[in-house]
Amino acid sequence: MSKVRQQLSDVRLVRGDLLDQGSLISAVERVQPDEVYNLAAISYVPMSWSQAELTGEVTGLGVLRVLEAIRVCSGISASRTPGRGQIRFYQASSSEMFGQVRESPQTEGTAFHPRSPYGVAKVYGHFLTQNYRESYGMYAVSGILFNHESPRRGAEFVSRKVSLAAAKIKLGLDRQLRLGNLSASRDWGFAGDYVRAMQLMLVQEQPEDYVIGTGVTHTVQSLVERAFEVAGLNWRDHVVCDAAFIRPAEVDQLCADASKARQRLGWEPATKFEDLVTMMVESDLELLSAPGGLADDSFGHDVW
Ligand code: F7E
Repeated sequence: MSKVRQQLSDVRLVRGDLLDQGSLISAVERVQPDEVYNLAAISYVPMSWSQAELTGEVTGLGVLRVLEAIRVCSGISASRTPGRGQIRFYQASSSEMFGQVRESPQTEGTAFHPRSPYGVAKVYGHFLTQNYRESYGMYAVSGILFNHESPRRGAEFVSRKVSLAAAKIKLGLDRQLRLGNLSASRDWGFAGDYVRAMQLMLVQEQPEDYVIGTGVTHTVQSLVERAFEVAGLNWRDHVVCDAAFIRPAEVDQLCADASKARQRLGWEPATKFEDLVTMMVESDLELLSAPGGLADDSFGHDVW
C-alpha cells in the first residue's frame, strides 16, 4: 500500500457543520481531540460580496461555534471554572484582515482594515479566538496566513487559474485566459510550508498569534509571466483583462513580516515563489496530459 493510501486509511471522518452548534459538540465529544484546526470557511473573496450573510455565518460565527463546542466539551463554565484537560485550538486567520494596509510589511501588531465581507468575518473570528484565550484561559491561537498555494488549490483562485490556463494553452486545449487586476500584489507561499507553521503554533508553552508569509511580494502579472514562461509561452499572446473579475474593493498589496514566527517557532518557508509556480504548472501539465485528466470537473469556476 502506498504511503498516501496508508495515511488515508488512518483518517476517520466525523460529520460536523459550522452552521450547526449541536453537530460540532457531538463531533468534539466523540473524537475527544488533543488539537482542533479550524480551516473551514467560505474562503473565495468575491463570493463574500454575493453571499455576504452566509459568509458572516460560516467564516465568522462558525468560529464561535467551534470554540463553544470545545469550551462545553472541556467542562469550562461561562464563569471560567477550570475545565478537564486542554483541547488546543488553531484558527485560520488571514492576511485579508489587513486589507488596505496601514504599514508594510505587516506584523502581528498591524491594525486591520478589511476590504471584503470575507475579511470582516475573519477579523471577527480572530478577535473571538483571542477573547476565548483571555476569558477562559483556553489554548487558542490564530495563524495570520498570507496566500498559500499548491497544485491542490481550487481553480477559482488566481494562482491555480493561471497554472491551469498555461497548461491548457500549451496542450492546445484552450487559447485565452481572462483575468482581473494584474497589478495587485500578494505574498504567495507554498501551503505545505504553512501547515508546518500551524502545527508548531499548537505545541508552544504559551498560546500566541503569528504572521506566516515569505516576506516577498509579487504582482499577479509576474505570476502570469512566470507560469507562461514555464509552459514555454508568451503570456501577452493569451491574457486578456476582463472587468468582470475586478473586485468592488481591492486589496492592492500584501507582504508579511514573519520575524516572530522565525524567532519563536524556528519556522522558515522552504519554497520560493518561482519554484511554487513551476511546481503548479508542471503538475497541471501532467494532470491534463493523463488519460481522463479533465474528467474530474470539480475544478472550480471563477463565478461570483
Ligand atoms: O486573488 C487578483 C485578485 O482569489 C489574488 C484566499 O485564500 O488568500 C486568498 O485570497 C489576487 C487578487 O486570492 C483574478 O483581484 C486578478 O488581488 O487568488 P485570489 P485572495 O483574494 O488574495 C487569502 C490569504 C485568503 O485568506 C483567502 O481565503 O489576484 N486577480 N485576476 C484575480 N483573482 C482571481 N481569483 N481571479 C482572477 O481572474
